[in-house]
Amino acid sequence: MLEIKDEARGLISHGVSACHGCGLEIVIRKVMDALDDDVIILIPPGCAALFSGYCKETNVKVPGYQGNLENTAASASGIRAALKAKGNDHTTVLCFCGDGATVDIGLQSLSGAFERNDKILYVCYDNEAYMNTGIQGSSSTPLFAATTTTPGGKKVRRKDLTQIAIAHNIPYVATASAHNIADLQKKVKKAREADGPALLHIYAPCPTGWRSNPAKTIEISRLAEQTGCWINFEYEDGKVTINSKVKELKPVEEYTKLQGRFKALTPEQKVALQEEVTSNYNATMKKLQFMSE
Ligand SMILES: Cc1ncc(C[n+]2csc(CCOP(=O)(O)OP(=O)(O)O)c2C)c(N)n1
Ligand code: SF4
Repeated sequence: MLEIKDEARGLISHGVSACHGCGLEIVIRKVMDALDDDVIILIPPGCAALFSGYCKETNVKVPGYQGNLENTAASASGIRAALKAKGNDHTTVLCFCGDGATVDIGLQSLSGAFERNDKILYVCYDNEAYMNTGIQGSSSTPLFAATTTTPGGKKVRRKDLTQIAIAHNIPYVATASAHNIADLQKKVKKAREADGPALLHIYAPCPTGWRSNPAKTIEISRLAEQTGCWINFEYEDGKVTINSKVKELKPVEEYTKLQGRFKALTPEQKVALQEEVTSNYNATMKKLQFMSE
């Protein structure tokens, strides 16, 4: 009898073509591990689509669909409607999309699905740029990060995806990170049960695009939280729980010094970035605390 090794289990097979230390590979494996095989997955063009393959060569062991960057949420709504017409209300319709596919190109389609209250589980893995096509900046790229379209460092702030989602009054919105798998998987399970759309915004370091050491992916993910560059929280039916418990923020430089995309920062930019992160952290925490009362 063929022995199935533990590492060969799970809904994503081994041997994918992601780069070494890819945060998104960790995230997709762990998201899928938190589900069962009663899932239809939609992956738009991007790194996840490329390494997940297609037809007989796919490594995703559930039915999948790849549409366009613009319309993943709309396609998911269509699949949900078709399932409903067949009397199926149990299958999870999972969108697994990059930040470019979410905060830029697919945003109108996502907003429509939120407005209709369609029951879809939408995961945005955030590697903070359009990685698959050559590291172009997205509206999730952070201030001063260098990409191929922002070679001198991005001049403007990133969009706040979770606040955009919350403004649609959907039942479940949460952030999670590649370094905290227990928290991530707990949120995937809750999101799946939401009575309507659920958004999970997951921080996923990209050693290739961030010019970081692949061995430091988890350390960078943890530092993002410890420096206040990323905040983990959960919004359930109007109530917020803050999961990031940082007693005292570490200096942002501990995070940026591990990444080539921040290498050219001037001393003035380092000060400005620290101020921006601190003030954004304080303002976001205040907002979240207000929503948790
Ligand atoms: C409308 C449209 N514009 C551009 C492209 C080319 N394209 C394919 S994948 C991709 C990058 C997607 O970036 P993101 O969603 O952030 O995912 P990542 O590559 O970072 O995983 C782009 C721009 C496309 N497929 N459709
Ligand atoms: S470019 Fe980045 S996100 Fe894409 S596979 Fe490589 S490490 Fe992962």
